Amino acid sequence: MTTVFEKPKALTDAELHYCPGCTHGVIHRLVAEAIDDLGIEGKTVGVASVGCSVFAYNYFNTDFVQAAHGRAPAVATGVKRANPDNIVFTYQGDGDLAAIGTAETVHSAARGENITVIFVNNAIYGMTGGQMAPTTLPGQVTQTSPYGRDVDTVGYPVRVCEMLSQLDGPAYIERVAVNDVKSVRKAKKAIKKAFQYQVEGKGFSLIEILSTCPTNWGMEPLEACEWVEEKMKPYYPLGVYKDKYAKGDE
Ligand SMILES: Cc1ncc(C[n+]2csc(CCOP(=O)(O)OP(=O)(O)O)c2C)c(N)n1
Ligand code: SF4
Repeated sequence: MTTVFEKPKALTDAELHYCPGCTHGVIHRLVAEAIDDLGIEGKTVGVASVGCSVFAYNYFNTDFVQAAHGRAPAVATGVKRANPDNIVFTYQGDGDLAAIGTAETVHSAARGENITVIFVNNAIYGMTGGQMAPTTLPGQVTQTSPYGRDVDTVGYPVRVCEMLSQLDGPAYIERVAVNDVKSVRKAKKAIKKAFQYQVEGKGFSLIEILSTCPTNWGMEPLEACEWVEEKMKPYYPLGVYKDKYAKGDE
């Protein structure tokens, strides 16, 4: 019998703790596939953040460091500078990366650190029960915006790719999604390219992935995927925001 589909080698056999329909699991797989494809499992170091993906270190067959909330890019900077031959990536939610960790995100990008940031934007604080995040959409109902996000009172969402692409430091910034097969395929290409850039010493890469949180959005998994399509993608357009090494019309 021919095997046509396997678990990536860069994933352990640990059972994921994510809620049914949560796309954190899909993103884990895409990161692991990129590590497998590039043959870098033995020298990759992940930096886990604080959020629903706090146990990422259980799921990847690579070395891992656990960072304090928001500090993953600073920890990754240290790991990479001390061990430049390692391939270092962070895995962070929007609360971790765009709220408490804003400074670390902006300055690691500005310094052009040769690291890869995997940024999971699900427009809410998942782990802590669904509070408003910096990326919560205008009008979106959360535990702390029960009447919908009121931009006059709490301000507007932060578009991370647009913001960071204004800096000179980053090499590659792209926003992708994982709510349907076509999007997953594109996300896979982007994640692999970000790791490839680090292997080639090209500098800082950040891939933002629009992700679902059916539990805290109060939706069925399929409904959550449709919500990404209908609500998130118009506010957070997909695409390459910066590529210092783009060839042709990319
Ligand atoms: C210093 C500190 N402040 C606040 C918290 C509480 N906290 C834990 S995770 C989190 C945000 C999680 O949301 P996000 O980063 O978007 O990840 P998700 O869970 O949605 O994947 C917060 C505020 C904490 N653990 N430590
Ligand atoms: S709370 Fe949300 S982000 Fe966290 S595992 Fe459940 S669905 Fe995923």
